[in-house]
Amino acid sequence: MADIQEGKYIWKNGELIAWADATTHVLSHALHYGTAVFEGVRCYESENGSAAFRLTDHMKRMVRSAEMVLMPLSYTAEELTEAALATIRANELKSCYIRPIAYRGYGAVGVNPRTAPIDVVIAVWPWDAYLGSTALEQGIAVGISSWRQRSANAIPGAVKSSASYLNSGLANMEAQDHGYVEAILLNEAGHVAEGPGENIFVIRDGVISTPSMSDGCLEGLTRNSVIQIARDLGYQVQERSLVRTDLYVADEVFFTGTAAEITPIRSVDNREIGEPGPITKKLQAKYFDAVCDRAPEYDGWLDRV
Ligand code: PPE
Repeated sequence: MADIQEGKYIWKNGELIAWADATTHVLSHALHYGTAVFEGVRCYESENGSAAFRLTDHMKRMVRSAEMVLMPLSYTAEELTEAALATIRANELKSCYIRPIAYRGYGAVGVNPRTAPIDVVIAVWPWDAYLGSTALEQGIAVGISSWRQRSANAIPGAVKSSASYLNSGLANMEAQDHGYVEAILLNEAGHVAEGPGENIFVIRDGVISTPSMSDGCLEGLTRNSVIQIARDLGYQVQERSLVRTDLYVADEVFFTGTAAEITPIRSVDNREIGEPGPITKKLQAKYFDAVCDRAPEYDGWLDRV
């Protein structure tokens, strides 16, 4: 949903190489069979310099994703964290999006990926607001997709695999064709799962709820951060199954994600939720304090460049 702004260097298999040289063969396994796992991380500029938000946790999740799909990586989460920080420095960026990806490269055809090499790449580039320039302040209109979230026994939501995002893209394109900014996916049981690239929260009578992992969402790090922040602010947070009418009757609804940050939702299927509400705004303010190094209590979430 954004054009790539080219930088100078990309990290590939242990080395920084020129941006233009970071190419892969058209017969790379991942291109044909979706055999890749990746991450999205944001690095924010603050008065104390730049810091990547929960970079180590994202790298740990990528290593876990890779293990779950039998793609052993030759780098630890800590090594990948250092590599990402080095890539940001080499590109001289103050704030940016970080995209690490591990994929089955060139050398095998057929569905069994085991003889294909595993390439690991980290790219960084500037990325503004994910869901449009007014989204964070004014909220967005979303619609429930006719596409279902792929099931946990097909392409698991807990694995951040490239293969998942065909499903996400179908839902997002359909939502936009219907005049919405973004989609919400229900799972096969009809429970709310997540957005194509976001977790979702609802608030009713002061209680905050979000789908549990078993309903098929990604174990979002923004989700995890927001749950922590909300509890620290004294709110009750429940992880439970939600159905579409829980969205319609909510006082406040919002998406969370690295790219989407905390994006308020102002309507669902044309049912008005309203302007961004007071709890959403409070959580949003605290989240931005945390990512921009203005919240000492969440200092441990920052990996400084
Ligand atoms: N669910 C999905 C399906 C998802 O892709 C993301 C992140 C999340 C939830 C939120 O996870 P987290 O970032 O850890 O809070 N989506 C990434 C990719 C978006 C893209 O379009 O590419 C992101 O936000 O970086």
